[in-house]
Amino acid sequence: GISPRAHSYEKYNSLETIQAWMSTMASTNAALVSKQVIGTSFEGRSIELLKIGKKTSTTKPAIFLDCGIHAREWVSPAFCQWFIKEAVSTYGADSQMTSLLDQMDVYVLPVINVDGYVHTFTTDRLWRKTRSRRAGTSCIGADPNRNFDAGWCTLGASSNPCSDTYCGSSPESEVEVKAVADFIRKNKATIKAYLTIHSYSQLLLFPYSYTYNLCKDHSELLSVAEGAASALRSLYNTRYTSGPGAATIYPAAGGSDDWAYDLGVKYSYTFELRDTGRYGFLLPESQIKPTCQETMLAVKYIAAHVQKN
Ligand code: ING
Ligand code: ZN
Repeated sequence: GISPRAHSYEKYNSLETIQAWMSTMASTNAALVSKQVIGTSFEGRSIELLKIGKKTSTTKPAIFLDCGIHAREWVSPAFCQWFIKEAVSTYGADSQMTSLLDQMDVYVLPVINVDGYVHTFTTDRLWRKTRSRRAGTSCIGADPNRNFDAGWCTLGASSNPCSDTYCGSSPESEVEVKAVADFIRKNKATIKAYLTIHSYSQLLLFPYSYTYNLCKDHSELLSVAEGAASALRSLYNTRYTSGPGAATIYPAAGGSDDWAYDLGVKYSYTFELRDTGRYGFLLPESQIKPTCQETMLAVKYIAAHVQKN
């Protein structure tokens, strides 16, 4: 067939380009990177992650980082690709990255909602949900960030399949959500942090979003978030607000960070990257690099805290 457009860290790459690049990254950095297929989407695409870390004989603690849960938030997959590049290219040179990857593994899943992401390239740039079909309606898809088993469909979610925040027919009804949840459950003993990347609004959120109650680790999660936000701001003066989801953005049940936290993953954060609405989901490609550079500082800040705790 026709070969996909060349991969670039400063462009919005198609799924085909991202997946070909992931295979290349794994095969050309075999001492540090391995690729794993964790599931298959509704339309039959593979859901792939890279495990990054120095290979050891013992199991290491890990951080799980995902991107592209919502199809239209294109800067999110761009960040996961940037993170992988930085990990591979600064290991052995940057002392923090070297120590992180010596002591821990990082699972990076660049695109969870693969069908939705493809749909935003081919048909509808502002599509958010999965592309699943169900009996009794012609409306397509469910909101994957309302489909996790955390206060499912009680608040800030819709039971109407035509809504953009449709919670699905049951928790984990979306196969993409089930694949991620199964992977995290299977590796629950080693996963110490769960980081999920969205756009836009410049927020660093943590549990809970399904209730206004504060989580038991509220003060620690808030202070780590504030440290991460000030690290991020140090580069280009981009201002982030930190806080629990319900009070900071809006109450919403079924989110991945709340689910991971209640499973026992203490350091559970949702990033909402640039901007605050000027371009919104249509963030220009010229902002990919600065957005990823500043976000790296926040992610590395959180990773350093996780590593020492
Ligand atoms: N925002 C998130 C959303 O899914 C969120 C906010 C975070 C909700 C955590 C629930 C839990 O609506 C975007 N932009 O998708
Ligand atoms: Zn989102």
